[in-house]
Amino acid sequence: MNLRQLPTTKVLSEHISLCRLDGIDVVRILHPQCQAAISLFGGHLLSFRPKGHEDVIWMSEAADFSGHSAIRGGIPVCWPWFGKVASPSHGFARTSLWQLESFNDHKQGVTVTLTLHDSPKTHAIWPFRFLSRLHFDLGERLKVQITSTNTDYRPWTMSGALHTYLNVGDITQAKLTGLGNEYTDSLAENQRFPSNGTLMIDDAVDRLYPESEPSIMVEDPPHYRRLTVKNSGHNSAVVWNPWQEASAGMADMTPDGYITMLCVESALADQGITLAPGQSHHITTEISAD
Ligand code: TA6
Repeated sequence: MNLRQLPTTKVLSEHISLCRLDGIDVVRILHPQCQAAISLFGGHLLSFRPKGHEDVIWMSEAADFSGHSAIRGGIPVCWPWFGKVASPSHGFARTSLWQLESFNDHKQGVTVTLTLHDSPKTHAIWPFRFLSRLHFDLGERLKVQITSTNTDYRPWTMSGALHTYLNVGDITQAKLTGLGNEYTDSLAENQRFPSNGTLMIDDAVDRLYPESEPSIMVEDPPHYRRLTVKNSGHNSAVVWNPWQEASAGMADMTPDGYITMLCVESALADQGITLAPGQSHHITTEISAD
């Protein structure tokens, strides 16, 4: 994604501007430490390139930026649920319009905060009052945190995920470590299997690792780098790649798009968490390349 080519609609500070990409407004960061793009549609991080590296985040070459459907790639915000437990799949946050609340441009990088709160539109899907705040800390590394607060008078239950698509040079060469000693296989009726904590991928994979270590490492030999993913506030690391056949069936993926993508997600899956009125919960992911 060539961020410099996108037409500027508003300059916000020396390194932050608003620009337009098809049907969506994007917060663009062109900073000496990193380049990044965050779509207000979905509160969706589209790109993050720390100085001296290829993009850490994968984006489909066939992604839909019309602002009408979820964007394939980046970091979709799945909330207030994860998966297909209700409709729409992965919740409504990733197809909602978020508001730019604040930004800060400093020597080491930038921070950007977006908010989403309940509205008649969200009540039609999920009948609760809430405030969600997405905080992006972008510099040498990337940190994304979603803080969800129950502003209702009754408890509600949420699940969700920061559904990160990592950009790898070749999925068959990527090696994951730190995944923990068991996983649930979504492609095998959610059966549990033991794991030695490492994974190399040569077929479709869709797994939840509930015991992952604080840092998950992804060796990415073609890019001569190692990505480190640190998640918190989650209960599983989800690892997903649809592989050839399934991705060929997706309108927003090119036939070989699966070769360079690897989802390593910070997910609060299954039962999720119940928040009392006034209570908040954070889900975080932090990604660095070296
Ligand atoms: O996180 C993995 C997963 O839940 C998979 O099961 C897969 O369907 C994927 O997310 C993508 O979902 P989407 O709704 O974006 O097509």
